Amino acid sequence: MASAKEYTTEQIRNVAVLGHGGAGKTSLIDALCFAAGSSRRKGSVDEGHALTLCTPEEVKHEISLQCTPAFCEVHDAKINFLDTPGYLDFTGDTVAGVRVADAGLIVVGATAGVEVGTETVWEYCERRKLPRMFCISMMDKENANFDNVYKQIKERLTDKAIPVEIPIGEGEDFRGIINLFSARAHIFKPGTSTGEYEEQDIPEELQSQFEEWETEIQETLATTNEELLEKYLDGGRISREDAIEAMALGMFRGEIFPVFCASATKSFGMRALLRKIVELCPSPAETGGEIATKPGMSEEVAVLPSDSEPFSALIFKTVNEPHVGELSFFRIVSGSIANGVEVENAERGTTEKLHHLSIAQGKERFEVPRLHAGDIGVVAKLKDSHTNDTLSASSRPVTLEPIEFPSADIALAVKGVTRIDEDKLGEVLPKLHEEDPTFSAEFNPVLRQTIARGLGELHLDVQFERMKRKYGVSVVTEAPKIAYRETITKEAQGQGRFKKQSGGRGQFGDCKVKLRPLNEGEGFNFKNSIKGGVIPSKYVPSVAKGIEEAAQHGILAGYPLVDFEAECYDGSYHSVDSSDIAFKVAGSMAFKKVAPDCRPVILEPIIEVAVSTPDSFVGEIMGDITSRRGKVQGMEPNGGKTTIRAKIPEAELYKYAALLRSMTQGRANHTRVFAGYEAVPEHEAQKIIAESKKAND
Ligand SMILES: Nc1nc2c(ncn2[C@@H]2O[C@H](COP(=O)(O)OP(=O)(O)O)[C@@H](O)[C@H]2O)c(=O)[nH]1
Ligand SMILES: [Mg+2]
Repeated sequence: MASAKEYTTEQIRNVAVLGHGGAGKTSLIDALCFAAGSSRRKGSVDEGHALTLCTPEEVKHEISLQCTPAFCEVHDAKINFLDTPGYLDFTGDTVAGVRVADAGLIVVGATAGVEVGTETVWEYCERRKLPRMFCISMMDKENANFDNVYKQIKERLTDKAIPVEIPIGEGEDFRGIINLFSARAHIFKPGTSTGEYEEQDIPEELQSQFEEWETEIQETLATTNEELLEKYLDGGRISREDAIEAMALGMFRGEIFPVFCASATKSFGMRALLRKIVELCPSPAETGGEIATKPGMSEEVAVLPSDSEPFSALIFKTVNEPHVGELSFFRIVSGSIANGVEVENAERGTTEKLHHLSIAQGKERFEVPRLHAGDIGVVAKLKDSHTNDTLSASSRPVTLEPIEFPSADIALAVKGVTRIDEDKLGEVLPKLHEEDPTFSAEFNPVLRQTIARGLGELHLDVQFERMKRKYGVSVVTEAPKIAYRETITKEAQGQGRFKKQSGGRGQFGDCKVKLRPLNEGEGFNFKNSIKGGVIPSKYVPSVAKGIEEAAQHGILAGYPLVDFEAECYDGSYHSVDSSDIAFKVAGSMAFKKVAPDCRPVILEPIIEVAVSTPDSFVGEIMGDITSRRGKVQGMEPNGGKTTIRAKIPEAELYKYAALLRSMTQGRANHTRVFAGYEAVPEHEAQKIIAESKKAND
């Protein structure tokens, strides 16, 4: 039913729908679009169909894994909803949704209340100062409690939240809302699924409650500007019109966060919410535009949300569909665009033709002749443009501020189930990365494993499911090997002498070397102290080469031996039999002879971990860190939450995310940064040595 009608910048509202997984976002968007008449059927997440539940993986897991647009038309405006994943494992798409939206609709379940995912998305919005409103969803559910959830919002997110409607009845009894602006009750007509209601006087028994809430909102609005304050103090009631204007401004400035309530299942509260989104959320024209940079430079350019500006748009999502090819979803920041025109991808130095310019409604796409500044669209088959790239008019190439994707810290080793699968990995893994920048994979030649990285174990699992479905490639996963190293801790010296003088041409090389430790990160250094040509200078580099190559396989467990200096101070040669190769072998022999005397140790990678957790779990998490040979570096409490910083050996961090989640009911998360190498304790070293022996047997 979607029309290819054109919407001007002023008519558009871009709203990211955000919240914890299972809060009711996908159901709410479905119900809103149905109530607005923009979708054909009312969906159900539980039955595997909802407007923005698109991929088979989403249907299978019954959760949103991607940032998916859907639009509807209300009061001559077009709302672009961006459905986002609520689970931390898929938060890359959530960040993308926040980046391209002009407002956030935070969905909080009426029984579950504020959860860790709610706090996370709140944080994302804070970073971008995104105007926000709340919807307390699932008001029809048993034990729904509006007051309770409102209290949690105030305590855990912001004390600037304020209800503009309150429920009549809760749980099974939820049957209407009181609109605090119009001072009228809306009693819903059950069974209509388009959100129809009957307007009535406020029920007698709710009158005093209404007055309490109304006073609160009137006072809040009165303080937003002096004119209203005067009116209010003079005993006047702030009119609906004034209230909407003041609230929209307050929302825009981050001073007010209006709260609504609804039931998506019953389609209760849909119409009021649709109307308020249009009235309260800014259109792209009101946002003031963005600051971009000239491609490859730091020089700033203001890009304004107007059709008269040169075109610029940010690609926020890429999907590869078999039969369709690559689809690129973008948000226009400035200018307008017509189907089939050419634009530039200045960073990559390519020109792209915008084929099949469309708007997206979940899975479906509708071609449009033109899109205006601020709108969200999709095109097919760009040649070389990917998520986070800017497309712009050649008259003014720019680079828009990119999406700040979270870093992919969770690693798994993968290998193809069959030889054919294994061979295809190199081609298929980069495609998955193009679709989802928070996933990456590459072959690590030291570990001899393909290491895949993502935001969490579920994230990686879903990527592999997708890989199997789309490309027919199956993998098994295993723990990534640890990139151990070896080094020496004390100086020693000795000789390497290579002599082969039987049959054919002889070989002769002889060197004396000292090996001594260097500081971490200094690598390998070679010092030539040969005097009087006891080794001809043309052969000395071969000694160095022999040592360096031998050090690739350390003497304890075969890991590269690093951070040492080799000094060649003596030796001898033979005028006929000496050669480069003979001195290389002599260098290698000297290394193997001397290194064991230098008290070698095994080094392991250490990761600096920052765990963010509610205070109540701090004790347990610290205990666990200690049991993982971790060292706590510091703690920063911050309003009920604590960030614990610790250095933990990488070998102890396999599946740490899942463990943290189960230990804290999903309320703690962590980030990782590589922090260097440290010697492993003796008993761990013995285990590593034993394992390397086993592997080489
Ligand atoms: N009773 C009730 N259940 C709902 C409502 N909205 C969503 N649900 C259910 O809650 C679950 C999660 O909903 P979903 O929309 O997928 O949440 P999301 O993860 O935030 O997108 C599903 O089983 C929905 O059927 C509602 O208004 N009332
Ligand atoms: Mg969802």
